[in-house]
Amino acid sequence: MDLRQYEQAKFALAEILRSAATLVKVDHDGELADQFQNLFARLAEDRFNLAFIGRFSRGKSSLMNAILGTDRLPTGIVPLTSVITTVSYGTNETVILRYRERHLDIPISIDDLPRYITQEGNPGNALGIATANIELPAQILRRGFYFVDTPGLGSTITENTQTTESFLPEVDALVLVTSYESPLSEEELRAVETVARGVQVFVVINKQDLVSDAERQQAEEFVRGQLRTHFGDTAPEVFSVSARDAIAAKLARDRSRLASSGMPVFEARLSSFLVDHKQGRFLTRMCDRVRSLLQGFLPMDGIPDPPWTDRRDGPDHRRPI
Ligand SMILES: Nc1nc2c(ncn2[C@@H]2O[C@H](COP(=O)(O)OP(=O)(O)OP(=O)(O)O)[C@@H](O)[C@H]2O)c(=O)[nH]1
Ligand SMILES: [Mg+2]
Repeated sequence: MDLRQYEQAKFALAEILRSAATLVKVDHDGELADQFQNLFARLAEDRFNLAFIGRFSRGKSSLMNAILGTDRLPTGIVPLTSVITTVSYGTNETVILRYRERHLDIPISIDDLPRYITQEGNPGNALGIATANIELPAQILRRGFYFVDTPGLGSTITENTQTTESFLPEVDALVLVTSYESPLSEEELRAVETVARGVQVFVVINKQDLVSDAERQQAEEFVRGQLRTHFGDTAPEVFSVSARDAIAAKLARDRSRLASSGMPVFEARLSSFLVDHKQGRFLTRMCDRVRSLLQGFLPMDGIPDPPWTDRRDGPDHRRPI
């Protein structure tokens, strides 16, 4: 399914809802009107969390920058990110801070981001920010994806590890970022184990520029072996990249450096996963929700699934939410 077909399928679902709403005169029934409104909102929102998780200083923020072709996410040599930071599509660069204890969201300039989301500006997230939500005009985000940068696991700053661990249930797909300095730590394996059921995981070994080809091969074999031991046939795919080289190559428009950074291979796989599977899962869930709402007052027996529903993930994904 390409993007146009996906948009058409969503449009078709919205049309079904609209016609049904007219048929049953939802305006006269507040509760029903709310149910329809809720479904319209979910169709429009289309949200999918792709989280970047790993030990501190692996290069999670750098990798997100590399994919998004930006240098807006702060990076640094010491444990840095201290707040869950989402990046979604917007035509202009904006940042909104959502606080845990306040109802009002606060817009800030993207240049001020380090004061709120880094260990130096906001140690252990003492400011109590729930999420920093950045909008960027990056094409890969256009389909309702939220790329989520997380504080590093395993540093002496335990608040940062806790922040990330408490976000794990929100993850729809995971990029585990490890690096060649000490590939695959215990807490990284634990994070994959925690989210593994039903969640697609990609493992990225970053900083390949630091090692020789032979060392690189050795480290990749080690990581693949460890993953096979823990996850057997369902072991995640492994990619080798240099986020640093990829950012430099993208900013300088240097195609051959970009190719040797390993990023194009990873990005191509990520994009095809996001397009193929995210859409199928999203549409299947939406179909089930619409169907169960309409079943209440329309004869629905014998209506087959639309051709674009994705049942491959088993019964869990059929349950209306
Ligand atoms: N050599 C090399 N260094 C890199 C690469 N990617 C990131 N780095 C460096 O690694 C350090 C950590 O990068 P970050 O992107 O801040 O790492 P992080 O995983 O987001 O760190 P936390 O937010 O603390 O968890 C920085 O000094 C980066 O410049 C890479 O591909 N190669
Ligand atoms: Mg970071």
